[in-house]
Amino acid sequence: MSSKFYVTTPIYYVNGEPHIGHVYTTAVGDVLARYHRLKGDDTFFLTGTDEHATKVVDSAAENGVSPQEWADRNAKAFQDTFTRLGMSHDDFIRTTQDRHKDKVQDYFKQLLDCGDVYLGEYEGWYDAGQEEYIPENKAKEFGYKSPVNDQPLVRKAEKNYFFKLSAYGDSLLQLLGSGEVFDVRPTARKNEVVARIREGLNDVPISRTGSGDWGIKVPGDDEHTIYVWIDALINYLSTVDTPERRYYWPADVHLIGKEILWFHAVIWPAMLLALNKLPGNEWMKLPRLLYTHSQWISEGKKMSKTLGNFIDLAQIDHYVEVFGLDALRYFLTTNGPLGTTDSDFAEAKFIEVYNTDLANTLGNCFSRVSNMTGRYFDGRLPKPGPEPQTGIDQEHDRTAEHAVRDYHRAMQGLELSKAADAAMGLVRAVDGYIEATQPFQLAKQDGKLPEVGTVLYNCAEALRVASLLLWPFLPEKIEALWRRTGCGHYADALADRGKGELDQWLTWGQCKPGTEIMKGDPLFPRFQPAKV
Ligand code: ME8
Repeated sequence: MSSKFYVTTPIYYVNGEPHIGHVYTTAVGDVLARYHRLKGDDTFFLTGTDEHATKVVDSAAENGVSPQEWADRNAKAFQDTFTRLGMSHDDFIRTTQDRHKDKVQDYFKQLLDCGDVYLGEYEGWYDAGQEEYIPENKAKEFGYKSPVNDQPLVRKAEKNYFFKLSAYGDSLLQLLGSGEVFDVRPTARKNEVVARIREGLNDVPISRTGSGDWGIKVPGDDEHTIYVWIDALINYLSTVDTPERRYYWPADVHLIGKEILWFHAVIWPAMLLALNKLPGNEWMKLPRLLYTHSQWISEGKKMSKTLGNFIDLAQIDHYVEVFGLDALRYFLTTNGPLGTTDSDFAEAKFIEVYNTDLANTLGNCFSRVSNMTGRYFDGRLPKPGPEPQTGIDQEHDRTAEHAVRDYHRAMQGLELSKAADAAMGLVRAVDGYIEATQPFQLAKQDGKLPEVGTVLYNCAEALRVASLLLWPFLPEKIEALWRRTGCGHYADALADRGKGELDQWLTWGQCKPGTEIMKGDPLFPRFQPAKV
């Protein structure tokens, strides 16, 4: 059954160029978006840039250009990078675009109207790198330093508009308790949020004064700029607040990193609850799921420019050049920090995953099957005939069905590593079947060629099923494989964000005997370390 699916990534700061963390969350979003398109869901995948941060002003000044020029330059770097890396987002929102700014002012006006905003004064700690107000108890816990970049917190005293977050504690606890309307995962992250809400919620500043001209003005009060986090969170809604796109709201999944959990799990839903109170805003429901991942570290240590272990754009391009785009996507999305533990981006691990899964399992299995088809059947897929006698399970359709079931379950639970493994498991089963039936031995025996045909047909079918499941992870190589095996129509249907018919395509027995199987170059040549 198809339905709609709306997935977002955080919008990224444009004080610098994208790095592996940005590419990671966007790649996870891309795999989910492709999976849903493959199923035939009406999918909307959003990413973009968060541009009104003070650090953008500072880095622009350091580089001798205006904030807008600096934002333009880096936003372009993000757009170019995501395009180069094959990301299939449906839109790229920049918070300096009028379409966003107008909506932010409009919603802000509505927040002023809803009775949950008042003018007050903030005195306390501010984390300038994260653009975050830090309550006294947390500041103390952090040793008055930013938990993200270790810089000292700064003391702030400013006039602000405040949002009555304190009024929403009970509603949020209730919502998170049931998890039916709005949920936070993994559960450990949800528990953290719940514990902190239970400590009590303070009202939060939603505007700033004295932050200069960079930002969106509070409607009717030019002295105040809308707090960058409020401006940024709104992107998820502003982008789809058009007659054609409202249908996508609420977002099905907001993907975020753990350091921005509080804004997304508490402030964002509370804002939506406030907006939702106004007549005409009934459609502004809460996002269904906030999925919080952990962090990439590099070669065993937190990534940092000074340690020189930062996986920056040049490093990313290097990996793509040496291993191919799909290899990078596959490694990131199947070995990344989707759960509650950090993941290490280490070259040795990358090579191991590449060689084991992509070269030795998938690539090699396809070569075996296409080689034998070439040798015994002139490169044309044979008709299935009698099964050779072996001791192993030969209910191929059932083996495939199990893999498909495990795959869907994992994808629905955002367990990308398990989903890919369900597909790779099917490929390994093909290898096992070849080992058990020994088609190269059978081919030497009189009258056994029809059995060899059966083996190769079943192998091709199982590989076809596995390839469909792997497409969201490895779109480039899988499409190449399809074009070599008479399945180019899948690639045609999915081109340019098109939809698939996965359930129908997965039905066993669709490979047509007689189809030409082109061996071609190895899909994933085994990596020889001397190359790096
Ligand atoms: O926080 N490992 O932008 P940002 C994994 N503009 N993911 C990482 C990562 C790492 N080491 N480093 C960054 C902001 N990320 C705000 C967001 S949303 C309304 C506003 C990813 O440029 C991860 O998704 O600092 C993280 O949440 C995001 O980049 C932060 O990007």
